[in-house]
Amino acid sequence: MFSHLFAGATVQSNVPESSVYSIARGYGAANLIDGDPSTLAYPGSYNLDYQISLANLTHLSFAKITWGYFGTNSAYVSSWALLAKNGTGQWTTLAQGGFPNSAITQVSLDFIATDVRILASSTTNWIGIYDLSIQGGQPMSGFAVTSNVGETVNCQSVQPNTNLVDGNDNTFAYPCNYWFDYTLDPGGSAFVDSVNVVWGYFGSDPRYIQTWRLMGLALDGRTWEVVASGLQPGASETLIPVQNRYRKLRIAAEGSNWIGVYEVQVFGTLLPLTAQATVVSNVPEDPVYSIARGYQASNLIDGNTQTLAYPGSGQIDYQVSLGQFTQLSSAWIYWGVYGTNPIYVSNWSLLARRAPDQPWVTVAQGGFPDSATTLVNLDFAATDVRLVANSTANWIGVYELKLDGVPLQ
Ligand SMILES: [Ca+2]
Ligand SMILES: [Ca+2]
Ligand SMILES: [Ca+2]
Repeated sequence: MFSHLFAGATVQSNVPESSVYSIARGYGAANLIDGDPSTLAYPGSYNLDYQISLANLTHLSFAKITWGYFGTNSAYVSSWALLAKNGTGQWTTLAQGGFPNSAITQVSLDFIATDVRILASSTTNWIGIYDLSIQGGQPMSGFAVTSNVGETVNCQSVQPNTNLVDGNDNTFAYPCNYWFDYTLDPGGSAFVDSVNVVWGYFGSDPRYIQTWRLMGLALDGRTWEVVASGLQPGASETLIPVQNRYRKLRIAAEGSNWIGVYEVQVFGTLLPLTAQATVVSNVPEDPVYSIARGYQASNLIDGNTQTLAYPGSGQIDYQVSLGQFTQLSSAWIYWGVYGTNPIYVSNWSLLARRAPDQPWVTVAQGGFPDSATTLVNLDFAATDVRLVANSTANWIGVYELKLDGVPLQ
């Protein structure tokens, strides 16, 4: 959920790295953000100052600093600070401390940043850091926006809904009314890290917004929950921590004049379709050759192409319940060796049904895949999908089934 925040990020050491004691020993700055707590970033100095440029604007919600023995022995780190900045803004100190007295320091954060920096110093010895990891969210895009309030007829100053998510803090959505209520649909279920609402003067000037609410539609598609609410914002922007899964979001407000809103910036990530799915094997799974070896059905949709679903049989029949009515657009089957060697899969089919009480429909099928992966395009709305395959000669398995589509609700 939180990984990849450092994907595409670059790190530099603002303290010159010693060619002998840092670089030659493989203690370069890159080790700080490689996600590996056994690789050390160590400039060869009493001070360290590593600066990370994130690939995307990121809402920082949590940091974990792995000091190792540099944090547990008071002969090493005597003070440290974690800083961040947004674009050309000033560095802001998010957290700081003296001797960590711990191999790991964890801190909660709430800051939107393009760059992160960690500084530490020792009065007596050279120091390093094994790893820095950050959790948070990056901006989501592709929202469909609908207005849930009527617009005043013949209003010349109406501003379009799309201005709410155009990435421009200077354009606003404005229904020509005393209230607004916009639904943002990301196209699927999402983990929402945080939401930054740019009210502009509608929020900073007390003559405009009087009450507001951010709501989230639960994954069941039925219940709207109030994520946050308030009276006059008293500011041109409000950053709202969310840290929850929602199908849609909604921002609403009432004013004592006509009101609008400039931008709603959502930090988070779309969940894979199978995040809510469950799978069962209709072929009994062999206790010795399937279950005991960790080849259970759940491996089919765990998002990992290294984990195998293998019932211990010459046929497979895995049934996936999507958990929501979904317009399927493609399926990607990762057979691995079972698709490349003709002694394994000799024929397969993908079935789907529109509801648990509806008949199964074959949406794709084939013989020996002759490939480690099979990609099929689909145009079918389904609640359940089934992957069936047979071998005439050997037991078979499948590493992963990835489904793409859009929930219909
Ligand atoms: Ca590391
Ligand atoms: Ca805008
Ligand atoms: Ca898998």
